[in-house]
Amino acid sequence: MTKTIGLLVMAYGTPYKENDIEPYYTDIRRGKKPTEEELQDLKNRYEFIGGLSPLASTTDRQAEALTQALNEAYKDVEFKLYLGLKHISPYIEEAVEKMHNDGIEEAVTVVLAPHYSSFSVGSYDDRAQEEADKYGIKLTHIKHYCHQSKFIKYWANKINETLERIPREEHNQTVLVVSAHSLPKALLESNNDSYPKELHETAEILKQDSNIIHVAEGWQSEGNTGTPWLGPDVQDLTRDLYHQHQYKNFIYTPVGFVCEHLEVLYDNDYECKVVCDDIGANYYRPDMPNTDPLFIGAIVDEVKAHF
Ligand code: FEC
Repeated sequence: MTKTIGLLVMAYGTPYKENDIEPYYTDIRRGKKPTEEELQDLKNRYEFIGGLSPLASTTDRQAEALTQALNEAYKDVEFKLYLGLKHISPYIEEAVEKMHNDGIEEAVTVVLAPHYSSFSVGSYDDRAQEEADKYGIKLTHIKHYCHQSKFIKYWANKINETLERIPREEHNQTVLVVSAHSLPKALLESNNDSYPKELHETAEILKQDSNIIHVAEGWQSEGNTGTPWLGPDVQDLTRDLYHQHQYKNFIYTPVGFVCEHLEVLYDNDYECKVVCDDIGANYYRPDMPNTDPLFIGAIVDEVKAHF
């Protein structure tokens, strides 16, 4: 007999329509409304990438692909998908309540972010756990999958494919910028968080497993909190690398994200490209994992290791 297990897929969430931008931004700021100027700045960034972000539909497709892959991998278990978002409905709590209403007693949780930080993945897990405790639902949390061989293979393949577009004699003048979303430094330090170490390990393995010669680690998309965030920021890093080594080609792999969305389409494809154009270097940004079978397979392998 097959047993039904909840699969709680959690992701950041994005506005579905223009009117959602203000409440969404307010939620990101933990209930503090943005000023008119801050709101307009965010609206302009969405406008720049085509009005809204593709994140909502990609998250749905990723969640469906993962559910299907897990149901193929497990013979005596049926995974039932629940989507829970951090900053917009369906919120994580709503998803857990729905599981309870459907009679789910046990679930696996996955966050669509590959590296663990108690302030990113950990905060999704805590919200899910708190709600699940109300109903006695048992959760198995998948904390990260950045070390999974299929995840590394996905990015190593993309780096090698990008290098094929660059003349061989320029490979020694090409640098890979491996990045994730920045976080406030103080938060991470107070908690001895593994996040910076995990990004460093991803960068090291990619250097080992792909044909890239030069690798640099950076952080991106930092917020405006007036406190120091993890650095170097990818834009400053681009200028510094250029001044130190005169690289001709920059390949950006924002490995801390799993699909194209605002932070990739604006912060990499616009802001980093502006810097590359300014210094006269070529900008490359391989496709994000989205529903690639290697990426989905990496999560399946991590689930199999824990459940
Ligand atoms: O495409 C989209 O519409 C949404 C893209 C999006 C993703 C994303 C992922 C992460 N964030 C993380 C941390 C922070 C912290 C703050 C913060 C602020 C914003 C704002 C927008 C936004 N984030 Fe985000 N993030 C995305 C979008 N993020 C919009 C607000 C305006 C701005 O600063 O640009 C600062 C909060 C504060 O002010 O106190 C901190 C982390 C991730 C990666 C892990 C994850 O996906 O959960 C960490 C995608």
